[in-house]
Amino acid sequence: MRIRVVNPNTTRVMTDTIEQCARAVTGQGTLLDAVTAEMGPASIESHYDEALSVPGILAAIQRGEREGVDGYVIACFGDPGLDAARELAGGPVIGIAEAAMHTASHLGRGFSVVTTLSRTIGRAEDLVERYGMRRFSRGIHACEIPVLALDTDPAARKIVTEACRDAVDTDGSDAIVLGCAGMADLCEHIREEIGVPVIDGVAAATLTVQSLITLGLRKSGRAEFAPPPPKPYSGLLRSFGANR
Ligand code: 2AL
Repeated sequence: MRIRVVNPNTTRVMTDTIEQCARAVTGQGTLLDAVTAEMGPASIESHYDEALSVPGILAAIQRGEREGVDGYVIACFGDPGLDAARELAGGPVIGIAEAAMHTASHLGRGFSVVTTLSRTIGRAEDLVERYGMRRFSRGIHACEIPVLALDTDPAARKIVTEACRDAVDTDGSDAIVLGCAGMADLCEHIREEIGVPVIDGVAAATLTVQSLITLGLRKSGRAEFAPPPPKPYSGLLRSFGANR
């Protein structure tokens, strides 16, 4: 099977980390690649960034469909463009927030989310509601490290680890959900340091997609998630129109 992980931001070094973390959990017989969005913001940490990341994600899904990809992961914790991506894809499309929260719900009574900047907390709250996770979510915390600094700030690993430790103590939670794809490579270290399950959504979503494909399950195209009706699009979005 072919799984494609889409990094919705345009920072290639982050795509490389994401690809490594996803490859580390796939089974034999799974061909996995990760692609960087061809257009959009360098990182996604505002509603504006998120909205403008969606065309790049949809272009990646369209290309994947032409290339015979069986399923996709959207590797940004805001799960941008998830519904639209599902309209375009024949196979499963899973967001990392969606997968991480569901995975955490299997491992204890409550989880804490640790995200990047506090301005992203609202979006994470919205996703908790959307995925029916209110019962499991004990708190959402920011470590105040911008997405790209996760890779460049030598103090990032320690700051995120301590934010996770504090979150578990403050919330009385059983598990940590990492709130950014750029934290994927910190997962094992934090798990060892704080001694509770720590869930990286990149790995969790990759295995969810792999499981769904193994089960022979595809996205339901019956109604809402059928391919969108073709129509002309204009301006910079022309290529997303009738002849996509
Ligand atoms: C993210 C993420 O996962 N990728 C990105 O660019 N921004 N999430 C976040 N909470 O900042």
